[in-house]
Amino acid sequence: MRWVGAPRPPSWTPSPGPAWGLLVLLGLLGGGSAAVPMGPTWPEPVFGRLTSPGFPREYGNHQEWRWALRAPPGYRLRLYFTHFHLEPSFRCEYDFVKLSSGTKVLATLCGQESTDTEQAPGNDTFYSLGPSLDVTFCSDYSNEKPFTGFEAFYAAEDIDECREPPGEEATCDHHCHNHLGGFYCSCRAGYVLHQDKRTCSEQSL
Ligand SMILES: [Ca+2]
Ligand SMILES: [Ca+2]
Repeated sequence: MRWVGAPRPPSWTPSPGPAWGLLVLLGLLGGGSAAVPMGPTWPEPVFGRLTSPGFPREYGNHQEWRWALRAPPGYRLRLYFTHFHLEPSFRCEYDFVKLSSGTKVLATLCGQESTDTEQAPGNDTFYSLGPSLDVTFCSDYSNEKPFTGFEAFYAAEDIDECREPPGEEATCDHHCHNHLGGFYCSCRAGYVLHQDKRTCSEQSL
Protein backbone atom coordinates (compact mmCIF):
# COMPACT_ATOMS: atom_id res chain seq x y z
CA MET A 1 0.00 0.00 0.00
CA ARG A 2 1.28 3.43 -0.89
CA TRP A 3 0.83 6.15 1.69
CA VAL A 4 0.41 9.67 0.51
CA GLY A 5 0.56 12.30 3.19
CA ALA A 6 -1.56 15.41 3.13
CA PRO A 7 0.17 18.17 1.20
CA ARG A 8 0.04 20.30 4.32
CA PRO A 9 2.11 19.46 7.40
CA PRO A 10 0.03 17.49 9.92
CA SER A 11 1.52 19.29 12.90
CA TRP A 12 -0.38 22.20 14.39
CA THR A 13 2.09 23.62 16.84
CA PRO A 14 2.39 27.33 16.11
CA SER A 15 5.46 27.94 14.01
CA PRO A 16 6.74 30.78 11.87
CA GLY A 17 4.87 30.49 8.60
CA PRO A 18 4.00 32.60 5.59
CA ALA A 19 1.56 34.73 7.60
CA TRP A 20 4.28 35.68 10.09
CA GLY A 21 6.64 36.45 7.27
CA LEU A 22 4.03 38.75 5.78
CA LEU A 23 3.55 40.57 9.09
CA VAL A 24 7.28 41.07 9.41
CA LEU A 25 7.44 42.30 5.80
CA LEU A 26 4.57 44.75 6.42
CA GLY A 27 6.35 46.00 9.51
CA LEU A 28 9.49 46.62 7.49
CA LEU A 29 7.55 48.35 4.70
CA GLY A 30 5.86 50.59 7.27
CA GLY A 31 9.23 51.80 8.42
CA GLY A 32 8.79 50.41 11.92
CA SER A 33 10.80 47.73 13.56
CA ALA A 34 9.82 44.13 12.86
CA ALA A 35 7.74 43.66 15.99
CA VAL A 36 6.88 40.17 17.16
CA PRO A 37 3.19 39.63 16.33
CA MET A 38 1.00 39.38 19.41
CA GLY A 39 -2.34 37.69 19.99
CA PRO A 40 -3.68 34.33 18.93
CA THR A 41 -1.95 32.34 16.24
CA TRP A 42 -4.13 30.82 13.57
CA PRO A 43 -3.66 27.32 12.26
CA GLU A 44 -2.53 27.22 8.66
CA PRO A 45 -5.43 26.56 6.30
CA VAL A 46 -5.88 22.91 5.38
CA PHE A 47 -7.17 22.25 1.88
CA GLY A 48 -6.18 20.37 -1.23
CA ARG A 49 -7.05 18.20 -4.20
CA LEU A 50 -6.91 14.42 -4.52
CA THR A 51 -7.02 12.44 -7.76
CA SER A 52 -6.68 8.87 -8.92
CA PRO A 53 -3.22 8.09 -10.35
CA GLY A 54 -2.83 9.42 -13.91
CA PHE A 55 -6.01 11.54 -13.74
CA PRO A 56 -7.64 12.62 -16.06
CA ARG A 57 -6.36 9.60 -17.97
CA GLU A 58 -7.56 6.13 -17.05
CA TYR A 59 -6.22 4.58 -13.86
CA GLY A 60 -4.21 1.38 -13.86
CA ASN A 61 -4.83 -2.00 -12.27
CA HIS A 62 -3.47 -3.08 -8.87
CA GLN A 63 -3.52 0.43 -7.44
CA GLU A 64 -3.76 1.01 -3.70
CA TRP A 65 -3.39 4.57 -2.41
CA ARG A 66 -4.23 6.15 0.88
CA TRP A 67 -4.35 9.79 1.97
CA ALA A 68 -4.41 10.55 5.69
CA LEU A 69 -5.95 14.04 6.00
CA ARG A 70 -5.81 15.86 9.33
CA ALA A 71 -7.56 19.03 10.52
CA PRO A 72 -6.58 21.18 13.52
CA PRO A 73 -8.38 20.53 16.86
CA GLY A 74 -11.94 21.86 16.81
CA TYR A 75 -12.14 21.51 13.02
CA ARG A 76 -13.47 18.78 10.73
CA LEU A 77 -12.79 17.94 7.10
CA ARG A 78 -15.23 18.44 4.25
CA LEU A 79 -14.70 16.56 0.98
CA TYR A 80 -16.59 16.43 -2.31
CA PHE A 81 -15.97 15.01 -5.77
CA THR A 82 -15.87 16.97 -9.03
CA HIS A 83 -15.29 13.85 -11.14
CA PHE A 84 -16.07 10.20 -10.39
CA HIS A 85 -15.83 7.34 -12.88
CA LEU A 86 -14.81 3.98 -11.41
CA GLU A 87 -15.47 0.46 -12.56
CA PRO A 88 -18.90 -0.56 -11.20
CA SER A 89 -19.17 -3.80 -9.25
CA PHE A 90 -21.53 -5.44 -6.77
CA ARG A 91 -20.99 -3.68 -3.42
CA CYS A 92 -17.92 -2.01 -4.90
CA GLU A 93 -15.84 -5.15 -4.53
CA TYR A 94 -13.61 -4.47 -7.58
CA ASP A 95 -12.50 -0.84 -7.59
CA PHE A 96 -13.50 1.66 -4.91
CA VAL A 97 -12.83 4.86 -3.00
CA LYS A 98 -13.35 4.42 0.74
CA LEU A 99 -13.79 7.32 3.15
CA SER A 100 -13.25 6.62 6.84
CA SER A 101 -12.93 8.68 9.98
CA GLY A 102 -11.23 6.90 12.86
CA THR A 103 -12.68 3.39 12.90
CA LYS A 104 -15.94 4.39 11.18
CA VAL A 105 -16.37 3.91 7.43
CA LEU A 106 -18.26 6.92 6.06
CA ALA A 107 -18.73 5.62 2.51
CA THR A 108 -17.48 3.06 0.02
CA LEU A 109 -17.91 4.46 -3.47
CA CYS A 110 -17.70 3.03 -6.99
CA GLY A 111 -19.31 3.18 -10.44
CA GLN A 112 -20.68 6.45 -11.75
CA GLU A 113 -24.22 6.58 -10.37
CA SER A 114 -25.72 5.12 -7.21
CA THR A 115 -27.76 1.93 -7.44
CA ASP A 116 -29.65 -0.16 -4.86
CA THR A 117 -26.44 -1.86 -3.75
CA GLU A 118 -23.69 0.63 -4.65
CA GLN A 119 -23.06 4.25 -3.82
CA ALA A 120 -21.45 6.82 -6.13
CA PRO A 121 -20.74 10.25 -4.62
CA GLY A 122 -22.82 12.36 -7.01
CA ASN A 123 -23.16 15.84 -5.51
CA ASP A 124 -22.85 14.61 -1.91
CA THR A 125 -20.49 16.36 0.48
CA PHE A 126 -18.77 14.18 3.08
CA TYR A 127 -17.74 15.30 6.57
CA SER A 128 -15.27 13.67 8.94
CA LEU A 129 -16.47 12.83 12.45
CA GLY A 130 -13.49 14.56 14.01
CA PRO A 131 -10.17 15.90 12.81
CA SER A 132 -9.20 12.86 10.72
CA LEU A 133 -10.33 11.70 7.29
CA ASP A 134 -8.69 8.76 5.54
CA VAL A 135 -9.27 8.33 1.80
CA THR A 136 -8.36 5.01 0.18
CA PHE A 137 -8.40 4.23 -3.53
CA CYS A 138 -8.07 0.60 -4.69
CA SER A 139 -8.34 -0.99 -8.12
CA ASP A 140 -8.38 -4.72 -8.82
CA TYR A 141 -6.55 -6.71 -11.51
CA SER A 142 -8.68 -5.71 -14.54
CA ASN A 143 -11.02 -3.19 -16.13
CA GLU A 144 -13.64 -4.14 -18.69
CA LYS A 145 -13.16 -0.73 -20.32
CA PRO A 146 -11.21 2.44 -19.50
CA PHE A 147 -12.32 4.35 -16.40
CA THR A 148 -11.03 7.84 -15.72
CA GLY A 149 -11.02 7.70 -11.90
CA PHE A 150 -11.79 10.59 -9.61
CA GLU A 151 -10.98 14.14 -8.59
CA ALA A 152 -11.90 15.42 -5.12
CA PHE A 153 -11.32 18.58 -3.11
CA TYR A 154 -11.13 18.88 0.67
CA ALA A 155 -10.89 21.64 3.26
CA ALA A 156 -10.95 21.95 7.03
CA GLU A 157 -13.88 23.86 8.51
CA ASP A 158 -14.82 24.85 12.04
CA ILE A 159 -17.13 22.50 13.96
CA ASP A 160 -20.18 24.43 15.18
CA GLU A 161 -20.47 22.91 18.65
CA CYS A 162 -23.57 25.03 19.32
CA ARG A 163 -25.58 23.19 16.67
CA GLU A 164 -26.62 20.02 18.46
CA PRO A 165 -28.17 17.22 16.42
CA PRO A 166 -31.93 16.87 17.17
CA GLY A 167 -32.59 14.92 20.32
CA GLU A 168 -29.18 15.52 21.81
CA GLU A 169 -28.59 17.52 24.95
CA ALA A 170 -27.75 21.19 24.50
CA THR A 171 -24.05 22.02 24.60
CA CYS A 172 -24.61 24.89 27.05
CA ASP A 173 -27.22 25.45 29.77
CA HIS A 174 -28.07 28.99 28.56
CA HIS A 175 -26.11 30.66 25.76
CA CYS A 176 -23.67 28.94 23.39
CA HIS A 177 -21.12 30.93 21.37
CA ASN A 178 -19.36 29.21 18.50
CA HIS A 179 -15.95 30.37 17.26
CA LEU A 180 -13.21 29.06 15.02
CA GLY A 181 -11.58 26.08 16.68
CA GLY A 182 -13.88 26.01 19.74
CA PHE A 183 -16.87 27.47 21.58
CA TYR A 184 -17.83 28.86 24.99
CA CYS A 185 -20.94 29.12 27.17
CA SER A 186 -22.43 32.04 29.09
CA CYS A 187 -25.38 32.47 31.46
CA ARG A 188 -28.36 34.80 31.73
CA ALA A 189 -28.25 37.68 34.22
CA GLY A 190 -28.40 36.46 37.80
CA TYR A 191 -26.72 33.15 37.01
CA VAL A 192 -23.12 32.05 37.19
CA LEU A 193 -21.25 29.55 35.08
CA HIS A 194 -20.08 26.40 36.84
CA GLN A 195 -16.54 25.11 36.70
CA ASP A 196 -17.64 22.64 34.02
CA LYS A 197 -17.99 25.76 31.76
CA ARG A 198 -21.45 24.58 30.63
CA THR A 199 -23.87 24.59 33.55
CA CYS A 200 -25.51 27.74 34.93
CA SER A 201 -26.84 28.11 38.47
CA GLU A 202 -28.55 30.95 40.32
CA GLN A 203 -26.17 33.42 41.82
CA SER A 204 -26.31 33.27 45.64
CA LEU A 205 -26.61 36.68 47.31
CA1 LIG B 1 -10.95 -2.71 -12.01
CA1 LIG C 1 -16.37 25.95 16.75
